[in-house]
Amino acid sequence: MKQQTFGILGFPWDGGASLGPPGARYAPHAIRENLQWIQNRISDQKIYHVEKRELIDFSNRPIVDYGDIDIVSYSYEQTFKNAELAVSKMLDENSFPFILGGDHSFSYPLIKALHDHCEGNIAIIQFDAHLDLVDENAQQGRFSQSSQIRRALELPRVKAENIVQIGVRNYNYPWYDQYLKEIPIQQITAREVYQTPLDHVLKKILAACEGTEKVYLTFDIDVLDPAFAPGSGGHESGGLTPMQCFELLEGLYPHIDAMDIAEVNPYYDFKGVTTSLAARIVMDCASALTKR
Ligand SMILES: [Mn+2]
Repeated sequence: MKQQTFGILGFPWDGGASLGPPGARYAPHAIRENLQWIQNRISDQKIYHVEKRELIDFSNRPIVDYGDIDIVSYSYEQTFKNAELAVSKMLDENSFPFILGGDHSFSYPLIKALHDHCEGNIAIIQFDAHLDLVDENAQQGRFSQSSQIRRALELPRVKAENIVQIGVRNYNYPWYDQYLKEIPIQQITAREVYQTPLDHVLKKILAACEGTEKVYLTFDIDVLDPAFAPGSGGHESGGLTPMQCFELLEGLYPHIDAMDIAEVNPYYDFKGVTTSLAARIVMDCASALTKR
């Protein structure tokens, strides 16, 4: 069934940023502020999309702000429970959940909410420089910004072959060599995105989603090169360009059921460069969904 509204939900949380710098809790506010600059151009529920040369009409699918998740600073369990309930409510109300993070740990309860809201398998499309498949360790525990995809894999209807990671790069722990041979997670590295026509990349992403009932998209802002997105928690050079991301996302918006933006960190940003990029992505998704 068609989702009737485009719902924005803030998740001002950086309790899982155990190895990265804090500050992502300020992102929902900063992204909304930037979004306002774009939305000021909406008149009579319409806005002109310059690049598509067309009028976008939000009257069929208005943008609704659901406010922020209630944060319980001392308890990720309680906070994640609140997040699950908030997303579940949006799905009940037939609203498309677009969640503004937050450090990346926050995706787990959001994915779980979508998972528990349907009966079939769900796919996860992850734009990220990082793999976030750490099981647990002494410093970070089990629910940090490095583990949310590993936790999602433990959900009964999330299969490794329906997880696709785009833009992963640089170096990581030695155990990944063996782990990634054993587990059929799909990866399209940053280098492969540069070397492959984008429509082929898109086909590969969509192939990983085949046979699933719902698709969750998580967009870690650090998938972009730090030159384009300085306001993030974990910089890895050799990242994607904004246009590569916009193009790929545009091909995915018709297929997804919920989305988040993670790891935007206003403390590390420069003159709102990163938050304005995040706001643009929110707006692109809202615009694309008016067409479904
Ligand atoms: Mn990351």
